[in-house]
Amino acid sequence: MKNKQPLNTLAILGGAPAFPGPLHVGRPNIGNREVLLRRIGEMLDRRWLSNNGPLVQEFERKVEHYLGVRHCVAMCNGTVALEIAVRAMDFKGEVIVPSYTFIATAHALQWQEITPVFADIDPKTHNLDPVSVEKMITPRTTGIMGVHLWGRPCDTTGLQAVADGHGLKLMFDASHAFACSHDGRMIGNFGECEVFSFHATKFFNTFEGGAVVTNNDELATKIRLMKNFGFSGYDNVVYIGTNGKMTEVCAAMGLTGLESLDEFVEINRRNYHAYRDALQDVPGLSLIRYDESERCNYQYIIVEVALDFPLKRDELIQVLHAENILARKYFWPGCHNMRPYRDYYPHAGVMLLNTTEVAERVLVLPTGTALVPESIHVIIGILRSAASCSSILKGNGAYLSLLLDTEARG
Ligand code: T4K
Repeated sequence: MKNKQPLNTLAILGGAPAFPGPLHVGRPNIGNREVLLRRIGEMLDRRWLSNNGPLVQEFERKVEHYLGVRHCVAMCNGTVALEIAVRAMDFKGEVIVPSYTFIATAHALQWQEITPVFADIDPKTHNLDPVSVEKMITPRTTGIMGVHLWGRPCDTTGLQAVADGHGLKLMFDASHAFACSHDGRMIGNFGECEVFSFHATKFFNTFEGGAVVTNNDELATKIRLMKNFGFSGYDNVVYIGTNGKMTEVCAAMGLTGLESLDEFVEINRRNYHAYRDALQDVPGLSLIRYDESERCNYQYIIVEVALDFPLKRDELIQVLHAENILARKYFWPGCHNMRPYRDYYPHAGVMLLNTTEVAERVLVLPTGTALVPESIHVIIGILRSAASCSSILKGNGAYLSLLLDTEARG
């Protein structure tokens, strides 16, 4: 890693990259290896690898306790957890979701031939706007699925009011929001149920994994049956089900990660504060803030690139990638603009002005335990350099051909 002085040493202008290897967004956080390996060793000795084993049961009880929720049903990943929750909720016809989310939110519905109806977001929070949700309700609507994007809670009260006013069911995709709170209550306690992802790229991971959590006993029973083929005891299938089970090795990772959860959050918090302080005087770049009066996991560093910043968001990404900083533009271009949904619902974008605008502005930067604080200063230095030498960049042949090449590759 090197400091970027003077400006013309930017890698995109021919200088050496700031980082010798890729700096990823979403590097996994890993807890105590010895403890993890001991758990895996004991698991192998027991010869119990899946199907509601002791580690999965212990993991579920610990998550319930941590969140203060009655039921946690651990699953093989967040997408299957969403699919099962959607089915158990008896959603049909149309369900209202944001378009500004990871594609799995929409897929979990469309996979079951339920139409995801995309509502717009509030540009300040990046979360579903209840006013837009209300406008999208039709006689076919059966539910609303909010997403706590970046771990920042939805307007749960506003969405619940819309749901209650129209006799709809409400659930949340809380994939980003493990360990976050809202109005003093842990996320996991809102709507009929909430779904977490424990994918490797989440600040808390079980390699692959997810969970549905709920305070509704009946719903929990149904979800438990559905994730295990609908089996109720040996030889007795009482539901149409699938295989959504979490394995023991994943639960071992989860239990070990839970023991380091506070440390993961603390490191993310430290990184977030470092980015926040350093970005304060960079005009045109604003960091999306967390409400620190609540519990936050600080797992995403989200920067909005304003229209008056000297480079466009995509140009800035090229500058960063050349330095081996693999910034991402989650969740561009919005689900409604992805091929299957564009084909199915070509007019969906008409109502999604804020979604379109926000998706063009957002840049996600690296954080997590794999990032040392010094790297943050180098990253900020590059952002500053890029802003102050934008005219050199724009007139540079190598830079232009790189941009054209990227565009040609789509
Ligand atoms: N709902 C929402 C709102 C979600 O965000 C997600 C998942 C879901 C539902 C579904 O949950 P899961 O079924 O995934 O449990 C990643 C993740 O694969 C995905 O879990 C996540 N959201 C999404 C936001 O991000 P990509 O396309 O960014 O993955 P990829 O392979 O580019 O990896 C991201 C970065 O992490 C890269 O810079 C490489 C790095 N990485 C990745 C892995 C897997 C590592 O350093 N180590 C690793 O092991 O989707």
